[in-house]
Amino acid sequence: MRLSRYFLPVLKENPAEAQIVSHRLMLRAGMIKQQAAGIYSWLPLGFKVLKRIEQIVHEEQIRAGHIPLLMPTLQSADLWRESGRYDAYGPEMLRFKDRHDREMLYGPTNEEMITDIFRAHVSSYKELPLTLYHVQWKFRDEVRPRFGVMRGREFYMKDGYSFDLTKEDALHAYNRHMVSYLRTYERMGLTAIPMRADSGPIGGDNTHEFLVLAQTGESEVFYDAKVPELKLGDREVDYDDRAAVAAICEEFTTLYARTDETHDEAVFNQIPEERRCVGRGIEVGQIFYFGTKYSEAMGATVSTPDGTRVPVEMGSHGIGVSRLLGALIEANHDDKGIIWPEGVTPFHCGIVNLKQGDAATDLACEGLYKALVAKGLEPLYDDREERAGAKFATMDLIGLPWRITVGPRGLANGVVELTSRRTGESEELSAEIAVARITEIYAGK
Ligand code: 5CA
Repeated sequence: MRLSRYFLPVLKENPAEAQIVSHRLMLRAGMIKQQAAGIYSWLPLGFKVLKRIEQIVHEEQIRAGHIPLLMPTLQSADLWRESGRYDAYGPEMLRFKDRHDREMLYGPTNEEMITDIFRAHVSSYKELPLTLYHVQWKFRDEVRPRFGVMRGREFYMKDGYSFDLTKEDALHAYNRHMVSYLRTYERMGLTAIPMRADSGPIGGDNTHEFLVLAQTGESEVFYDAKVPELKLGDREVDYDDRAAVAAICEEFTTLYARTDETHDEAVFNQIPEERRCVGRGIEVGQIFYFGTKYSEAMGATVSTPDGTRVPVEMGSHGIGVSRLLGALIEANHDDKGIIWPEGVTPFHCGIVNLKQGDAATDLACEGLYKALVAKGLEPLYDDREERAGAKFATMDLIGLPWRITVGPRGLANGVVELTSRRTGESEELSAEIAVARITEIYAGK
């Protein structure tokens, strides 16, 4: 993409309404525009990152054997009356009537709808296990939408629903989700800690939240200092191997890590004092096992091998896709702007032309641009007639992990400059080697 032809409405001033850094930087970098309280347009740069996050979520869900579909945002009230949640949900649910006076709602979550799909099409244990998921907009009429996309009213969520014959199978589905989530967050360059939590309106008593440590997080968290050091790394995971999946979950959930909802001071105090950490976290996902709460109420049963019928065992599993943008920025920024991890960056690198209009410099930039595109990469070429300082400031603000700077002086010596946004370190090298370096960095990402 050439910046002169892109739509990147960056703001020079700090927007007064933004209280936390991720909200401020998303507005300043031209990623989002507020349309009403807690409701945003996703401008091209924000939309690009949102789609990259969504893509990683899909890849890891499909790897775990889960199947994507798409359910609507609007739902009928009748479905929610069947589970008893139409009255129980409260004012967070946006309710309205259509022209025929039928009661409708904008879905805050989809347990009822997926159970309806299941009961219409599945009747035998032979069709299990089954996990269906989608990535779709949700609406919750939060009392206090705030912090930009972090606590929105309209937000983008991955929600997955597992169906199994037995509790044991359902707990394997729960574990499979936990491991797939750990992989998902790690690929984005985030450390998200599974913490035992409270289930709220979804129900059930087996639930973990995934929290990214950040000063600005809404939840207070208590954890053993060793927990954030745990990593999946390059481990191959066989999602059908129950024991292996359970062992990973055990590894990540044995040490103390809880939110204020489930915190137990006495247990916490058994950790050696120097390892006791109290901090704040952003909840970027939650998994629930709730058994037959919905299947029983809505008549979703399956036949068993001995010919009887039982309500299907269920769980639901969510990732806050739009909230992740905020969490990623809270965890990756400095005073100049965003620093995208390579796994989610909107463009792979920036190209800054220090002397736009100079024939040799323009030609070198075009050559670099084409060479990167030929490698399957997406560079953002700042080809505007602007001062170098302004170009650097824009690149720093929008946070591309790598920048190639091209100027007449370097070109005279046959070099361009490759700069890391994270460390600020620069290196002079030939354009060919710069392209090879960037290609290598993104290989497999
Ligand atoms: N049905 C279940 C799981 S599929 C469910 O709705 N879970 S949830 O309520 O925990 O939401 C899943 C994730 O969505 C949360 O972990 C959080 O990351 C994100 N989320 C929830 N509310 C908001 C909100 N108001 N704004 C942005 N993200 C949100």
